[in-house]
Amino acid sequence: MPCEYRFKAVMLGDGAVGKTALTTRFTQEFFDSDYKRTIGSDFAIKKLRVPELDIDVTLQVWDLAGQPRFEVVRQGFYRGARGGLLVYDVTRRRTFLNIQHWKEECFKNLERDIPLVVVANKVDLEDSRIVTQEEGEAWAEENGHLYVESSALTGENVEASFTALSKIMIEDSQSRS
Ligand code: G3D
Ligand code: MG
Repeated sequence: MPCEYRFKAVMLGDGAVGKTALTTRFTQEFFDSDYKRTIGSDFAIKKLRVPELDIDVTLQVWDLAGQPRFEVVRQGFYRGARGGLLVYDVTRRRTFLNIQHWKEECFKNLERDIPLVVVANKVDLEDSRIVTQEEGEAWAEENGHLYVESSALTGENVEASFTALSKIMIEDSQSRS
């Protein structure tokens, strides 16, 4: 019997780390440097295949502009989320330190913990890189998350981030049914 998976996934991380660029790259497959507008509390939809599991997934990717003033907006953003990408910018250490807060806020707004993938974005900016791969990997491992290095500019590992997340969302969903 064919089994269809549909998941809501949330983009988490500080401003300007590349959440909208990654979402746009993934859902529309192009990178527009003039793309300043954020989808707000709206979402984009994209189908993908998880080859290892031979399963198709429809992802609803929710992207939020900054920190909304109203708690109720954030509750709506998190409601029903089954997984998320914890994104930081490898050229700004504070964005890396803040992923802990994003994780806490996410779990605080949900009934249970959900799978998260740590995404070290902007790895194309090698010369201004501050946060090393080792640091990122260590934090992800300590916290039980997968770690991916990406660039929304070159497209490196953009699809791979969402595919990795989809795989663990499926496994999470199967483990509780
Ligand atoms: P946000 O949604 O997390 O706030 P955005 O972040 O997606 O709006 O991205 C913030 C800025 O970083 C944008 O620059 C965007 O083009 C740039 N950016 C995003 N991802 C990458 C990347 O992987 N590499 C590089 N070099 N830049 C990236 P502007 O100048 O348009 O504000
Ligand atoms: Mg944005």
